[in-house]
Amino acid sequence: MKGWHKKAIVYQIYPRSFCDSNGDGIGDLRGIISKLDYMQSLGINTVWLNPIYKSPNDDGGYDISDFFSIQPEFGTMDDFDELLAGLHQRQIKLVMDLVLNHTSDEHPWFQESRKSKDNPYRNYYFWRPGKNGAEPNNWPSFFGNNAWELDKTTNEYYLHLYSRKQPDLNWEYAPLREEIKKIIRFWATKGVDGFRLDSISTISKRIDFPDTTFNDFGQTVKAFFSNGPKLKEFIAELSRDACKDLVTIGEGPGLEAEDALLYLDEKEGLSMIFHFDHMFIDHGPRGRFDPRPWSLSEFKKIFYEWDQALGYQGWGSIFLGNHDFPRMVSRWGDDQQYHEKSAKLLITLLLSMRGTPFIFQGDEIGMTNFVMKSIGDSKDIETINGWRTAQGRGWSEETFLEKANQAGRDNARTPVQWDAATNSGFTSGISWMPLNPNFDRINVETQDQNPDSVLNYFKEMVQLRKVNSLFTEGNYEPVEGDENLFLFTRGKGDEKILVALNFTSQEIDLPKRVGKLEKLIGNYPGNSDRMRPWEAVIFKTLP
Ligand code: ISL
Ligand code: CA
Repeated sequence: MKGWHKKAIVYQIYPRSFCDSNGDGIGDLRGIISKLDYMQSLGINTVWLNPIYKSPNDDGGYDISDFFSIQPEFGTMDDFDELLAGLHQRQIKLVMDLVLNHTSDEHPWFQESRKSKDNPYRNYYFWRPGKNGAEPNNWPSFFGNNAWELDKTTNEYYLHLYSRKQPDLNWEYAPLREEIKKIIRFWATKGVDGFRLDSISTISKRIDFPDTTFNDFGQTVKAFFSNGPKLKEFIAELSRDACKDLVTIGEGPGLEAEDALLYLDEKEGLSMIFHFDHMFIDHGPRGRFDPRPWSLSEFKKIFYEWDQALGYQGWGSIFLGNHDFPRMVSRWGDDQQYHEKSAKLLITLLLSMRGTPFIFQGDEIGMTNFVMKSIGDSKDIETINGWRTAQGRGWSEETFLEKANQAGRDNARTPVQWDAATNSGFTSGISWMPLNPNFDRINVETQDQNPDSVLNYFKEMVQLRKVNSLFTEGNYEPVEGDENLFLFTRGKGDEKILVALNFTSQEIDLPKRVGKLEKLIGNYPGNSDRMRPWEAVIFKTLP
């Protein structure tokens, strides 16, 4: 059944770092099963699981070598079936992560495809001859270097927008599209409720492969990779033929608000999309390791513009972090002096905005960025390749490390901090990734016992959102005020709430015009005329 997604509150699980059941240091499905009651206690009603399919793990499982089996490190198909049943018993829906823009180079399709120019699988991927002894065009890949790789066997290049172990699939070729539908039907038959479709914005290529004219990577993605000529057609076909009763969440790097509407449709399109305008707000021309300053005014404007664009035709996905970005409290809050306050403030924003909220594992306890001591600590291909590129530009390790510690994906991927015991209760063995040393202070068990903790505030906000339909159905209006306050109302009929968030460690006055208010929830005790440092309050507005 479709339609449930508007009431969803989604908890995102990155399996490798969630909970390890067998002591090999790697999170797994039985680990997730052991935390089903925890998920239920949070009040969430949907889980999005990052990829769990068989994969050589070049890019955290986003390089799939078999869409029909489970990564052995994560468990078996029986474990999966048990997990799905356990979620459904608790009225929690499951959204799988599906990567359809590319496969692993170890996928049998690619193994065949590379064998000869007339192999029946040749057209499953993009193969082109070189141009004047070099790559077919100048496209850069997301992970550094050129997006074409020469394959010796046939002396042609294949396209890979991501790593060279992630060759791009050729959606122009109808037999490939039929294979993709089989994958979706296989999981749908098992009873999964929906899919998050990875990098769906890039599946339709400009097959004349024109050179990019931009130095800015983000602009290249927008103008050359995403929003391709047949994107609408491909999405419509997939939705019609395979996703009828499924909720689909398209991941849309490079999509502009106006484009998004083209792809959102109850029958012939996606249910929701993830856009990245706020997540790329501090990315310079060369991406995340090339930061630029950002302001709260810009940030607020992005939320407003997307809400306006999607209006009531589409539906948005609200998130402030995921497995690809730094921890939300370290990025948008203050993970030092105001750790608890600012973590609660961000939770308030997530759960009161119009659209479906997605919370990444660990953010419900305010997990923070992880400080790597050397690039050798990184487990992420984006950081490792980024360092290679940076070296080519003459950067020192110290300079690059500072950027990676601020912006890299490793930050989100340290194990979940369950308790203060050895390895934070994540594993009884040696963790695949170092733990954030602050697990002695920031962990689920400690916060569970403290009524004022971030965790308990998260649960309260979830309940508030669930009992009051204003949070899902109400309209969204920005309210003018101090530039460092994020102020907006949600309204439905005669009912209205005002959400007030102070994004600084200074006290700031609320604007005079807001009228009579009654506090519903907040991260400080009592009332104050001024917004205190990182204060978050939701008021009911009174006539
Ligand atoms: O983080 C980004 C750029 O630095 C994004 O553009 C990101 O690459 C994009 O959103 C696609 O991400 C997804 O597909 C990637 C995978 O590495 C990410 O983990 C996944 O979320 C390739 O499959
Ligand atoms: Ca394990």
